[in-house]
Amino acid sequence: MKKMTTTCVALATTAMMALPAMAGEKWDLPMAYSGSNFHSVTGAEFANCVTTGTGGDIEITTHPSGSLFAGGDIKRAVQTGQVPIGERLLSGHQNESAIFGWDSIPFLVSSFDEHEKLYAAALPHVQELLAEQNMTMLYSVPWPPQGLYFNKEVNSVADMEGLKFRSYNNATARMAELTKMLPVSIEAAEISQAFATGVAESMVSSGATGYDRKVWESLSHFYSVDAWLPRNYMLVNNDVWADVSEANKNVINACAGMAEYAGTWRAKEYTGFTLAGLAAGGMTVQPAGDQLMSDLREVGATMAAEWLEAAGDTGQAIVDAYNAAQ
Ligand code: PCA
Repeated sequence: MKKMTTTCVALATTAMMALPAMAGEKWDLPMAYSGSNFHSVTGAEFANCVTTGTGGDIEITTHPSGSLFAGGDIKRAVQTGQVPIGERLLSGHQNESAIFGWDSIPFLVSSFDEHEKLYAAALPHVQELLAEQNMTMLYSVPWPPQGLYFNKEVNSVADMEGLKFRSYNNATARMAELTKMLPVSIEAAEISQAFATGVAESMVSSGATGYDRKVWESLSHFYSVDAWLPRNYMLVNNDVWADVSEANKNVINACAGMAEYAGTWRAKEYTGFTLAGLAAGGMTVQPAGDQLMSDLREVGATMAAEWLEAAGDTGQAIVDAYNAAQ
């Protein structure tokens, strides 16, 4: 009996000692891109900031490289409450609503400054859509301008015909169709493998993704095109968010503000750094030639018209607000 009592006391003491940690909530945060990618680095800093800032009330654990949910499943996982929070490239969901593709319209913007103005015009509409889907955006960070990767020299759209082209959203798949390439949808975390095995031979992406995935091991040419700048978003489920105390909401929003600032700074800094890295890896890195550029602009005009058609009045309102801000 004495022994039993001692055991019970010991167990109770252990439980009490464990209490402060157990009182906190644990949030798993799925991310699609590799841990070394600047979006994931920014997300990890955000997670630490929240864990520390809330005194452990909310402890966020990041899961990069699509290890918890693949990129295409992250939004649904947050929306349905399978996870409280997640990071996602929203242009990957243009099939649900064309508005999510506001950031992948070719040649509407080509610099960070122009992109930020377009973002300001699109943001209220994106937030409205997210609210309808029971989510709130905490922060959002752009990717560097998108350029073209190939395993050969390319001087025109005709040179692209028949290539297997890795796509990451509807716009990139459509670009492949219009240039007579063969789109294959592959998450960034998988592209080194896809290029090494010949499943894909080309893609449109930033220098950051090519550098992060060491694509010089398989690809030979990068052409700066500055076609568009897509964004990643940190999303939280609204039921979860509603249960967060005001004090912790303030902490999380402050961490989000810092993450957006740091992430955007990184995107800008990494643009030149990663293009230099591709060249150092052995790739030919140069601006697209005149023929390729004018061919691509034609394709871009078709895609822009298709987007406006699909996005209706809201799409037109975004473009009008952007033009008014110029
Ligand atoms: N990298 C991401 C999206 C845009 C980018 O630059 C990717 O290739 O998946």
